[in-house]
Amino acid sequence: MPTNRPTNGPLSQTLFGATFHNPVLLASGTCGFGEELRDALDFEALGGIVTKSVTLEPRAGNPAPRLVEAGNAMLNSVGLANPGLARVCSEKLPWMREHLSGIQVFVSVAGHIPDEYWRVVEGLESVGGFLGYELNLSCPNDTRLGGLPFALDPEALRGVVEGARRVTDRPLLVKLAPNVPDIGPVAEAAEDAGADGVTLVNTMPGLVIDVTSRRPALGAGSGGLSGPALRAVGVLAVHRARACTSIPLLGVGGITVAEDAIQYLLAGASLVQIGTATFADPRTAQTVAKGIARYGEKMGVENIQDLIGAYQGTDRPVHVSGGPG
Ligand code: RRO
Repeated sequence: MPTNRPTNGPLSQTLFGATFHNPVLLASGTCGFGEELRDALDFEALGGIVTKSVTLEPRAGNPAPRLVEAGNAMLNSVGLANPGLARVCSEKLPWMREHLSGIQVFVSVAGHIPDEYWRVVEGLESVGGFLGYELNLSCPNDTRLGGLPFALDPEALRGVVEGARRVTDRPLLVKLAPNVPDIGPVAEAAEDAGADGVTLVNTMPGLVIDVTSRRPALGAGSGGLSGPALRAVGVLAVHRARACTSIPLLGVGGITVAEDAIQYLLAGASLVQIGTATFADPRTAQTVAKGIARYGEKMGVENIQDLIGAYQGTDRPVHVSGGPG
């Protein structure tokens, strides 16, 4: 079969003991389990994918509408719709093993309580056929039983990650939320607890009101904001996390063109994920990967490591003392 995959090119890197042919992955929640997009794009042209989050039991998801426009952004409340652990093991993993063996697959995992995360990891572990996990601790639409998402509470996050670390040796990513005062210490807590990488960021809580009905535009009420409006938030989150952690970071939020992805790489992300833009054009991730390669050629980049974390600047506001008044 013909493939667009560059082997050992300047964008290739080894992370988590695996080869990523380029740094571009599809983000969780925007590509199902791969099969949904099989006719729409060339998976071999990507670094990998992250599946929809898997829960212990199937979830039907939230009432429609689940997606609405929100200015230069999108608001969603899908409500973690997924077939549940048993069907993922019997139907989705075999398909992925057969069709996505040339790229890296992370299975996203979610739950209401820590034990659910651990049981899902244990269940998936017994089947295999993928590289590792992305623990989704930051879904704004389906929170921890009786509390905020785990990613808003570093101690709670630590508990989930430590427990998952005990049941798998596979690479463990932790996906964080943007709506925290300082994401650096949260990323640090994930690393301390045993994470191999941190994904930044999930969607930002938001609300769109239909002014005719005076009711929420989404069936479920509030939702998670994504798309171009989230990009600067995600880039800063990566930059702040880079200063506090030594493990690889995965940048996600508002990437539509190669330059967006390059911002994340410069801020310190080793890999990037494309989410919302895939809904408008399923081939966005391929186009972004090609665009990064072109940028590299133009700028004389021989190795992607020369880009990662190469941002020159500070994010802290400069305090000027003694102004007027
Ligand atoms: O399914 C969702 O509603 C959802 C999830 Br799990 C998530 O992590 N982030 C998001 O914006 N929506």
